[in-house]
Amino acid sequence: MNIEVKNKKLKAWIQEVADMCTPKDIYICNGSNEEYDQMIKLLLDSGIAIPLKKRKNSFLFRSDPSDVARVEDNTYISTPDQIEAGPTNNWIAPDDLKKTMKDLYKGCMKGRTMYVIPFSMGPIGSPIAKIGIEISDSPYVVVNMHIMTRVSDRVLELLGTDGDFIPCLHSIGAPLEPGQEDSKWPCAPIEKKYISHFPNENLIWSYGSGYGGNALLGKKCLALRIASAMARRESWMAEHMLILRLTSPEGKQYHIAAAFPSACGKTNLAMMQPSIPGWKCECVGDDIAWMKIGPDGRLYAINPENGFFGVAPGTSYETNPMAMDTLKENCIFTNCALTDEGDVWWEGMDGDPPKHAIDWKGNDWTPESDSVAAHANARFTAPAAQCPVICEDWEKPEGVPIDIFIFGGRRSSVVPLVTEAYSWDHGVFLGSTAASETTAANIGSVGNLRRDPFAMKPFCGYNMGDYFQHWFNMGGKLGDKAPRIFYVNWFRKSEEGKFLWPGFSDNSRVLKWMCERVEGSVGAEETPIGLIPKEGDLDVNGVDMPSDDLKELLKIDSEAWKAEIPDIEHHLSTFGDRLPDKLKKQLDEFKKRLG
Ligand code: SAT
Ligand code: MN
Repeated sequence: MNIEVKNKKLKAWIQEVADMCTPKDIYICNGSNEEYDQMIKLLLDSGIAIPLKKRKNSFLFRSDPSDVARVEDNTYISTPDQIEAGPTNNWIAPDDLKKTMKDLYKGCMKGRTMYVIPFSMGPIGSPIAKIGIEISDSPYVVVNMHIMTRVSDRVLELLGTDGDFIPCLHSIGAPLEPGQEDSKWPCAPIEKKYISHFPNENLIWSYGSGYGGNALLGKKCLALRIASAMARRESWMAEHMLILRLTSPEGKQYHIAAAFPSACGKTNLAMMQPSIPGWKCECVGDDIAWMKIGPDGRLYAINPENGFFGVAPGTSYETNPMAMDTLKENCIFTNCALTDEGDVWWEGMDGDPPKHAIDWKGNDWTPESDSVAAHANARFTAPAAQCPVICEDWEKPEGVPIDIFIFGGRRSSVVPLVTEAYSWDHGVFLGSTAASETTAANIGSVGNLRRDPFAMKPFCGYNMGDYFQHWFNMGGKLGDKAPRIFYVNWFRKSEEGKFLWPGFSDNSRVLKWMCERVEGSVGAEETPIGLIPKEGDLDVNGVDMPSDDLKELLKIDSEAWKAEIPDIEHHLSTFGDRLPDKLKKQLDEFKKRLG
C-alpha cells in the first residue's frame, strides 16, 4: 500500500476486500494529474488506450463487444423484503446475493492491482455532497472516475479517523493467472455480471463489467440508486435530471431541471444554445440533480458529478456545438471509431464520413461496410469545467433554485410537443406515467415503448410506488414555491416518418413559453392531457416549418389517448397497494377529461 489509511472503517474495509479478492498490490488514489498521467501511461503501455493525434491528452478505448452498456437485467436492489425494492427492480435477498457475490469475488483480483478511489459527489466539503470510496481492479475505471467525480486525497482528510462514506466495490471479474496474457478489455460473461445495491446499508457491489454505469459507481449506483433511497429517508430528491440556467433578454434567470431516459438528448438540451435572439442558456449538469429545500422554501439543485459521460453518436456541431468544443482535449472516448488521421469519429458527426476507419471492434471500416463504425452507445468522458457554457454557479455548494421541471421521452406519435401540468399532483401523474421508446443505453432491444416513470425506472433504489408518494410529499412541503411541471416530446414524427420539430437550439422556443407561463404573461389552452400553447404563443419566428406541422405537433388525439388508458392502468396497477391514492385520483380525473 502506498500510503497509510487513517479512517478506521476504510482501513478495515480495505483489509476485508483485499483478503477476499487477493490482488497483487493495493494503490490508494490521490486524484492528482500525475496520477492520471501514470495511469494513462500504464494503459498505453499495455495497448489498451489508443492515443489520439488530433486531440490533446485524449485516448480511445474499445470495450469487449459483450460489455457495451448498462445491464438492467443484472442490476439488483437488495432490501430485506422484496416489497421494499418494488416491482420495477430485480431483487435477491441480501444474504443470498452476498453469498453468490462473495464466491465470485473470491480471488477475483488475482494478478491485478486493487485501486482505492476516494471521491466526492458534489463539491468537496459542500453540505449536500456525499463521500464514496470505490475499490476497483480496473485502471480504466480510475481514469474515468478522475473525470466524472472529484477524486482527491482531500476526501480522505475530510473523513478523518471516524468519518463515514459509501463503500462501492467493483471488480471486472477477470483474475489473471501467472503468465496468462491479459485481454484488452477483461470482463466476466453476462451470467456472472451483478450490479448490486444494498440501500439499507448504503453499500454497492458490482462485478463483471467494466462499462459506464456498471463500473463508474459514483454515477447511477451511488448518485441515483443509493442516493434516491437516502433522499426519501431525509426528505430531499435525487433525480435523473439535467440542470440548466436560461436567461431572458431582460436578464431574468430561470433554472430548469429535466428528466429524460438515457440517450434521449439530456446532454444536448443541457448545453443548448437558443435560436431565439437575446436568450442565453448555460449548463449546470447533464444527467443527475440532487435537490434540497433551501431556507427560503424553494428547491435548490446541485449537479453531483464532475464530468459528462455522454452518448457520442449523433453529437455534432449542428446538434450540440458546445459538447463538441468540450471534447477538444483531456477526454476519454469509448467504442468510437478511429480515423486514419488519428481522430475519433462516430455516426452523425459533421462532414463526410471518413473513407476508411477502424471501427469500435478494431476492424477496418469504410462507408460501404454493413455495420456502424461507432457503437450506438459509444461514449465520451469529458471534464464539465471544459464546457464553454458551463454556468459560473455550477459548483455553488447551495445549488441553484429550480423554477421548472420537465419530463419527457421519445415518442414518435400521440404525445404533443409540450404540455403543462394543471397542478403539482397532475405533474406527478405525468411523470409517473412517462413512457419512451427504448435506446441502446441498456443491453436489450431498441425502439420498444416502455413506461419509464420520471426516467427513473432503472435508477430508483426503492419501491417506485413509495417514490411517487415521496414526490407528492415534496410537493406538499414546497407548496406555492414548487417548480411548475411540464411534459415535452421533441420526437413526434409525421406519417411519412419525418421528425416534425427541428429540435436542438429551437427547443429554446418551448422553454421560453414555459418561462412566460411562469411569469403569467401568456395563456394556455385546456385539453384533457394538460395545458398547451395557444395559437401564436409559441415563438416560431424564423423557423422554417409548415404551419400544418405545428398543428400536428400540438394535436391532441383523444382517441389515441383513450387507447393508452389500458396500458397506463396496467402500469399503475403493478404498484399494488403502494400506489398513492393521489395517483388513482389523477387517473380518474384524466379519464373523465377524456370523456
Ligand atoms: O452507462 S451510464 O449509466 O453511465 C449512461 C446512461 O445509461 O445514462
Ligand atoms: Mn443518464
